[in-house]
Amino acid sequence: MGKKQFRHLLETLDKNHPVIIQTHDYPDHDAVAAGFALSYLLTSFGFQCTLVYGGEMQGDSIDETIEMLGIPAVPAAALKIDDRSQVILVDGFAGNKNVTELSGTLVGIIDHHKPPEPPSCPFADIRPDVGSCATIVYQYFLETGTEAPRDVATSLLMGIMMDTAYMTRGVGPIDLAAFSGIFFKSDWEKASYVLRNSLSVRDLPLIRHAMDNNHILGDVCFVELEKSCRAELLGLLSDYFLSFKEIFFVVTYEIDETQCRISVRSEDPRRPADKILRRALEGYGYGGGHMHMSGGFIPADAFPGGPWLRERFLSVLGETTQ
Ligand SMILES: [Mn+2]
Repeated sequence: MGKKQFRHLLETLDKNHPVIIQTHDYPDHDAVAAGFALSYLLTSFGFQCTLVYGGEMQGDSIDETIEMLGIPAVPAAALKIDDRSQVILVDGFAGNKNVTELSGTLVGIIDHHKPPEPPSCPFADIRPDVGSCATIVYQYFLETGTEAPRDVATSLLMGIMMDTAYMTRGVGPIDLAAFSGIFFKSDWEKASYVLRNSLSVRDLPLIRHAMDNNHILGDVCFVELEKSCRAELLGLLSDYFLSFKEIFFVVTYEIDETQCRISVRSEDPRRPADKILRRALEGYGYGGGHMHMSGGFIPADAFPGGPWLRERFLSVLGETTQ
């Protein structure tokens, strides 16, 4: 990847029109951090930027972060977007089911997921070997010699810590460099505190339900939730079950009136979470992510039920490890 990525982005953009920085829908810490930092950087270069997300914020710790750092993120539904706006997508791919289509023109994609197809917009900085999108945006600060203010640095640190599970998965050399470059410029104590305290006692009934409704088959664990569950908790439960030493692959799913939402974790490189999920949902739903973590959904009217889902995963996992 070239070292002048941000300069290319600046050359692509027109200062006469607004810039919309869009995260994937139901954004996580990394998407918010990448969007917030990019918005700061482009604003300092004289662009008029708005940070926008589709769907809703899906977790107590994201809400807390946005408030703590004063991140000006706006739901896309609440915004009238100028047709001449230049849209830059962070931490997601255009056309994916988790990216709301906005008016304006898509000019750029900054992402660390493996793209389903080559991007067709004028600017693309897609690096699947990087652990977080926050790291990629931090590179732009280095490229331009821009100092990240404390709030931006704190947000970037949270994005990196979250997507790499505190430097324990998917870490590339530039993630580590970004981590050490940002750490003492950020409020790392606050950042760590918020991330370490993502659970609420209000979650206890769901957690209890998860303890009683899991199926462990060999080193694969399925967790079925019938009550509505915030996306962040779904992921935290997957992480929790993955922390059992006998378990290498976890599928946590929640069924409500509109859809079955699925979170997958893998500790086995031969069974990548994103590929297995995509194959299991083929013809039924949509999913994406990384080798270690992925997420997706099946619309309620196409969902054949929990036992079907488990069978489906087991059959794809069986083919994969043969
Ligand atoms: Mn990410």
